[in-house]
Amino acid sequence: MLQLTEITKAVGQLDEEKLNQLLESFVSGGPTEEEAQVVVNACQQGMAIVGELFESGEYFVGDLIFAGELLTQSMEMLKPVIGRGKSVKVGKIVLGTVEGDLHDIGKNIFRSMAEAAGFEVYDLGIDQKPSAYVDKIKEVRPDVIGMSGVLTLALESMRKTVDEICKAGMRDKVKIIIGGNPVTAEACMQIGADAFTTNAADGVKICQAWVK
Ligand code: B12
Repeated sequence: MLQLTEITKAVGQLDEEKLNQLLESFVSGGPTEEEAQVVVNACQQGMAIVGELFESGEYFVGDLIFAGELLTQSMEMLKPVIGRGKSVKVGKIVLGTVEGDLHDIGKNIFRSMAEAAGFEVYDLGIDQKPSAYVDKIKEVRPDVIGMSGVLTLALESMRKTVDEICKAGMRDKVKIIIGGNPVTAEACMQIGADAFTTNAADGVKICQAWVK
Protein backbone atom coordinates (compact mmCIF):
# COMPACT_ATOMS: atom_id res chain seq x y z
CA MET A 1 0.00 0.00 0.00
CA LEU A 2 1.27 3.49 -0.85
CA GLN A 3 1.96 5.48 2.30
CA LEU A 4 1.82 8.86 0.62
CA THR A 5 0.91 10.99 3.64
CA GLU A 6 3.71 9.34 5.61
CA ILE A 7 6.19 10.11 2.82
CA THR A 8 5.09 13.76 2.62
CA LYS A 9 5.38 14.03 6.42
CA ALA A 10 8.83 12.43 6.51
CA VAL A 11 10.15 14.91 3.90
CA GLY A 12 8.51 17.86 5.69
CA GLN A 13 9.99 16.78 9.03
CA LEU A 14 13.39 16.05 7.43
CA ASP A 15 13.14 12.55 8.90
CA GLU A 16 15.77 10.80 6.78
CA GLU A 17 15.53 7.43 8.52
CA LYS A 18 11.75 7.21 8.21
CA LEU A 19 11.82 8.41 4.59
CA ASN A 20 14.45 5.83 3.62
CA GLN A 21 12.44 3.11 5.33
CA LEU A 22 9.25 4.09 3.48
CA LEU A 23 10.96 4.37 0.10
CA GLU A 24 12.88 1.10 0.50
CA SER A 25 9.67 -0.75 1.29
CA PHE A 26 7.93 0.97 -1.66
CA VAL A 27 10.68 0.09 -4.17
CA SER A 28 10.99 -3.50 -2.94
CA GLY A 29 7.27 -4.01 -3.62
CA GLY A 30 7.94 -3.80 -7.40
CA PRO A 31 5.88 -0.65 -8.09
CA THR A 32 4.84 0.62 -11.51
CA GLU A 33 6.29 3.80 -13.00
CA GLU A 34 2.93 5.55 -12.46
CA GLU A 35 3.02 4.67 -8.76
CA ALA A 36 6.57 6.03 -8.54
CA GLN A 37 5.36 9.29 -10.07
CA VAL A 38 2.71 9.54 -7.36
CA VAL A 39 5.47 9.08 -4.77
CA VAL A 40 7.51 11.85 -6.43
CA ASN A 41 4.47 14.13 -6.03
CA ALA A 42 4.22 13.17 -2.35
CA CYS A 43 7.91 14.13 -1.89
CA GLN A 44 7.25 17.41 -3.71
CA GLN A 45 4.41 18.18 -1.28
CA GLY A 46 6.85 17.50 1.56
CA MET A 47 9.19 20.12 0.06
CA ALA A 48 6.30 22.59 0.12
CA ILE A 49 6.04 21.99 3.89
CA VAL A 50 9.80 22.60 4.19
CA GLY A 51 9.32 25.88 2.29
CA GLU A 52 6.50 26.96 4.62
CA LEU A 53 8.55 26.16 7.73
CA PHE A 54 11.46 28.15 6.23
CA GLU A 55 9.15 31.09 5.61
CA SER A 56 7.78 30.96 9.17
CA GLY A 57 11.32 30.99 10.57
CA GLU A 58 11.23 27.45 11.96
CA TYR A 59 13.69 26.11 9.38
CA PHE A 60 16.93 27.78 8.25
CA VAL A 61 19.00 27.69 5.06
CA GLY A 62 20.88 24.65 6.42
CA ASP A 63 17.54 22.84 6.61
CA LEU A 64 16.80 23.78 2.98
CA ILE A 65 20.18 22.34 1.97
CA PHE A 66 19.44 19.15 3.87
CA ALA A 67 15.95 18.97 2.34
CA GLY A 68 17.54 19.29 -1.09
CA GLU A 69 19.95 16.43 -0.36
CA LEU A 70 17.11 14.34 1.02
CA LEU A 71 15.05 14.73 -2.14
CA THR A 72 18.03 14.10 -4.43
CA GLN A 73 18.72 10.91 -2.46
CA SER A 74 15.05 9.90 -2.72
CA MET A 75 15.12 10.41 -6.49
CA GLU A 76 18.16 8.13 -6.70
CA MET A 77 16.14 5.43 -4.91
CA LEU A 78 13.18 5.91 -7.25
CA LYS A 79 15.29 6.14 -10.42
CA PRO A 80 15.37 2.38 -11.11
CA VAL A 81 11.58 2.48 -11.23
CA ILE A 82 11.15 5.78 -13.07
CA GLY A 83 14.14 5.31 -15.35
CA ARG A 84 13.07 2.18 -17.18
CA GLY A 85 13.83 4.17 -20.29
CA LYS A 86 12.92 3.29 -23.82
CA SER A 87 15.92 2.63 -26.04
CA VAL A 88 14.48 4.40 -29.10
CA LYS A 89 14.88 8.16 -28.75
CA VAL A 90 11.68 10.11 -29.43
CA GLY A 91 13.13 13.63 -29.44
CA LYS A 92 15.70 16.01 -28.00
CA ILE A 93 15.29 18.36 -25.07
CA VAL A 94 17.76 21.03 -23.97
CA LEU A 95 17.15 21.64 -20.28
CA GLY A 96 18.54 23.98 -17.66
CA THR A 97 17.87 26.05 -14.57
CA VAL A 98 17.90 29.69 -15.65
CA GLU A 99 20.38 32.41 -14.72
CA GLY A 100 20.43 33.45 -11.06
CA ASP A 101 18.71 30.30 -9.82
CA LEU A 102 20.61 27.41 -8.24
CA HIS A 103 17.66 25.11 -7.53
CA ASP A 104 17.82 21.89 -9.51
CA ILE A 105 15.77 19.24 -7.75
CA GLY A 106 12.66 19.80 -9.89
CA LYS A 107 14.75 20.04 -13.05
CA ASN A 108 16.41 16.73 -12.25
CA ILE A 109 13.06 15.05 -11.62
CA PHE A 110 11.80 16.29 -15.01
CA ARG A 111 15.03 15.06 -16.65
CA SER A 112 14.65 11.55 -15.16
CA MET A 113 11.04 11.34 -16.29
CA ALA A 114 11.75 12.70 -19.78
CA GLU A 115 14.63 10.24 -20.22
CA ALA A 116 12.37 7.44 -19.04
CA ALA A 117 9.90 8.46 -21.75
CA GLY A 118 12.63 8.12 -24.38
CA PHE A 119 13.85 11.71 -24.78
CA GLU A 120 17.51 12.54 -25.23
CA VAL A 121 18.07 15.24 -22.63
CA TYR A 122 20.96 17.72 -22.77
CA ASP A 123 21.14 19.09 -19.25
CA LEU A 124 22.98 22.44 -19.12
CA GLY A 125 22.92 22.53 -15.30
CA ILE A 126 22.05 25.42 -12.99
CA ASP A 127 22.41 29.23 -13.27
CA GLN A 128 22.47 29.15 -17.07
CA LYS A 129 22.80 32.32 -19.12
CA PRO A 130 20.51 32.81 -22.15
CA SER A 131 23.55 32.39 -24.44
CA ALA A 132 24.09 28.85 -23.11
CA TYR A 133 20.64 27.81 -24.38
CA VAL A 134 21.22 29.49 -27.75
CA ASP A 135 24.64 27.81 -28.18
CA LYS A 136 23.20 24.40 -27.33
CA ILE A 137 20.25 24.87 -29.72
CA LYS A 138 22.74 25.57 -32.54
CA GLU A 139 24.78 22.52 -31.55
CA VAL A 140 22.13 19.81 -31.06
CA ARG A 141 19.00 21.16 -32.82
CA PRO A 142 16.54 20.09 -30.11
CA ASP A 143 12.77 19.78 -30.44
CA VAL A 144 12.13 21.28 -27.02
CA ILE A 145 13.74 23.78 -24.66
CA GLY A 146 12.95 23.21 -20.99
CA MET A 147 13.64 26.00 -18.53
CA SER A 148 13.42 25.48 -14.80
CA GLY A 149 13.34 27.98 -11.95
CA VAL A 150 11.86 28.31 -8.49
CA LEU A 151 12.90 31.82 -7.51
CA THR A 152 10.61 34.68 -8.50
CA LEU A 153 13.57 36.26 -10.30
CA ALA A 154 13.80 33.16 -12.50
CA LEU A 155 10.78 34.39 -14.45
CA GLU A 156 12.73 37.42 -15.70
CA SER A 157 15.67 35.17 -16.65
CA MET A 158 13.27 32.93 -18.58
CA ARG A 159 11.93 35.97 -20.45
CA LYS A 160 15.48 37.07 -21.33
CA THR A 161 16.31 33.56 -22.51
CA VAL A 162 13.29 33.46 -24.85
CA ASP A 163 14.28 36.92 -26.14
CA GLU A 164 17.81 35.67 -26.93
CA ILE A 165 16.41 32.63 -28.71
CA CYS A 166 14.19 34.95 -30.80
CA LYS A 167 17.13 37.28 -31.57
CA ALA A 168 19.18 34.29 -32.72
CA GLY A 169 16.35 33.51 -35.19
CA MET A 170 15.67 30.10 -33.65
CA ARG A 171 12.30 30.63 -31.93
CA ASP A 172 10.26 28.93 -34.66
CA LYS A 173 12.56 25.89 -34.57
CA VAL A 174 11.84 24.89 -30.95
CA LYS A 175 8.95 24.48 -28.53
CA ILE A 176 9.57 26.05 -25.13
CA ILE A 177 8.27 24.74 -21.83
CA ILE A 178 8.87 26.36 -18.45
CA GLY A 179 8.61 24.61 -15.09
CA GLY A 180 9.04 25.33 -11.41
CA ASN A 181 6.89 26.55 -8.59
CA PRO A 182 6.39 30.22 -9.66
CA VAL A 183 5.31 29.57 -13.25
CA THR A 184 1.73 30.45 -14.14
CA ALA A 185 -0.33 30.87 -17.30
CA GLU A 186 0.20 34.64 -17.08
CA ALA A 187 3.97 34.28 -16.63
CA CYS A 188 4.07 31.83 -19.53
CA MET A 189 2.41 34.40 -21.78
CA GLN A 190 4.70 37.24 -20.67
CA ILE A 191 7.80 35.08 -21.07
CA GLY A 192 6.71 33.91 -24.51
CA ALA A 193 6.93 30.18 -23.78
CA ASP A 194 4.62 27.64 -25.40
CA ALA A 195 3.66 25.79 -22.21
CA PHE A 196 4.16 25.77 -18.47
CA THR A 197 3.77 23.27 -15.67
CA THR A 198 4.47 22.70 -12.01
CA ASN A 199 4.35 18.94 -12.49
CA ALA A 200 7.14 17.00 -14.21
CA ALA A 201 4.87 14.16 -15.38
CA ASP A 202 2.53 16.65 -17.11
CA GLY A 203 5.59 18.33 -18.64
CA VAL A 204 6.64 15.03 -20.20
CA LYS A 205 3.13 14.53 -21.64
CA ILE A 206 3.24 18.00 -23.22
CA CYS A 207 6.65 17.25 -24.80
CA GLN A 208 5.39 13.89 -26.07
CA ALA A 209 2.46 15.60 -27.79
CA TRP A 210 4.88 18.04 -29.47
CA VAL A 211 7.11 15.37 -31.00
CA LYS A 212 4.31 13.08 -32.16
C1 B12 B 1 15.49 22.90 -1.50
C2 B12 B 1 15.46 24.40 -1.58
C3 B12 B 1 16.68 25.07 -1.67
C4 B12 B 1 18.02 24.34 -1.82
C5 B12 B 1 18.13 23.91 -3.31
C6 B12 B 1 18.89 22.62 -3.48
C7 B12 B 1 18.84 22.17 -4.91
N1 B12 B 1 19.84 21.38 -5.27
O1 B12 B 1 17.96 22.50 -5.70
C8 B12 B 1 19.05 25.45 -1.45
C9 B12 B 1 19.39 25.35 0.00
C10 B12 B 1 20.34 25.48 -2.26
C11 B12 B 1 18.19 26.70 -1.64
C12 B12 B 1 18.75 27.96 -1.76
C13 B12 B 1 18.00 29.11 -1.74
N2 B12 B 1 16.68 29.22 -1.63
CO1 B12 B 1 15.50 27.71 -1.77
N3 B12 B 1 14.18 26.43 -1.55
C14 B12 B 1 14.21 25.12 -1.53
C15 B12 B 1 12.79 24.54 -1.33
C16 B12 B 1 12.62 24.10 0.12
C17 B12 B 1 12.40 23.41 -2.22
C18 B12 B 1 12.54 23.64 -3.73
C19 B12 B 1 12.32 22.32 -4.40
O2 B12 B 1 13.25 21.62 -4.71
N4 B12 B 1 11.02 21.94 -4.52
C20 B12 B 1 10.65 20.58 -4.94
C21 B12 B 1 10.68 20.49 -6.47
C22 B12 B 1 10.42 19.03 -6.85
O3 B12 B 1 9.63 21.30 -6.96
P1 B12 B 1 9.80 22.18 -8.29
O4 B12 B 1 11.13 22.78 -8.37
O5 B12 B 1 8.63 23.08 -8.40
O6 B12 B 1 9.77 21.08 -9.45
C23 B12 B 1 8.62 20.37 -9.89
C24 B12 B 1 7.82 21.05 -10.98
O7 B12 B 1 7.77 22.45 -10.82
C25 B12 B 1 8.42 20.58 -12.26
N5 B12 B 1 9.56 21.28 -12.87
C26 B12 B 1 10.60 21.92 -12.29
N6 B12 B 1 11.43 22.38 -13.23
C27 B12 B 1 10.92 22.01 -14.42
C28 B12 B 1 11.38 22.25 -15.72
C29 B12 B 1 10.63 21.80 -16.78
C30 B12 B 1 11.11 22.05 -18.16
C31 B12 B 1 9.42 21.08 -16.56
C32 B12 B 1 8.61 20.62 -17.68
C33 B12 B 1 8.97 20.84 -15.25
C34 B12 B 1 9.74 21.30 -14.21
O8 B12 B 1 8.84 19.27 -11.97
C35 B12 B 1 9.13 19.10 -10.60
C36 B12 B 1 8.46 17.82 -10.16
O9 B12 B 1 7.10 17.81 -10.43
C37 B12 B 1 11.89 25.80 -1.68
C38 B12 B 1 10.51 25.85 -1.01
C39 B12 B 1 9.40 25.39 -1.93
N7 B12 B 1 8.27 25.17 -1.38
O10 B12 B 1 9.53 25.28 -3.13
C40 B12 B 1 12.81 26.94 -1.30
C41 B12 B 1 12.69 28.30 -2.03
C42 B12 B 1 12.49 28.09 -3.50
N8 B12 B 1 14.00 28.92 -1.78
C43 B12 B 1 13.91 30.17 -1.52
C44 B12 B 1 15.02 31.01 -1.21
C45 B12 B 1 14.69 32.41 -0.75
C46 B12 B 1 16.34 30.52 -1.32
C47 B12 B 1 17.62 31.32 -1.08
C48 B12 B 1 17.63 32.76 -1.57
C49 B12 B 1 17.91 31.20 0.44
C50 B12 B 1 19.04 32.04 0.96
N9 B12 B 1 18.66 32.99 1.80
O11 B12 B 1 20.18 31.84 0.60
C51 B12 B 1 18.65 30.47 -1.84
C52 B12 B 1 18.72 30.90 -3.33
C53 B12 B 1 19.89 30.41 -4.06
C54 B12 B 1 19.72 30.67 -5.55
N10 B12 B 1 20.31 31.73 -6.09
O12 B12 B 1 19.04 29.93 -6.22
C55 B12 B 1 12.47 30.68 -1.61
C56 B12 B 1 12.22 31.44 -2.91
C57 B12 B 1 11.47 32.73 -2.70
C58 B12 B 1 11.15 33.39 -4.01
N11 B12 B 1 9.86 33.60 -4.19
O13 B12 B 1 11.96 33.70 -4.83
C59 B12 B 1 11.68 29.36 -1.40
C60 B12 B 1 10.30 29.37 -2.10
C61 B12 B 1 11.53 29.15 0.13
C62 B12 B 1 10.61 30.17 0.78
N12 B12 B 1 9.36 29.79 0.97
O14 B12 B 1 11.02 31.26 1.07
N13 B12 B 1 16.87 26.42 -1.65
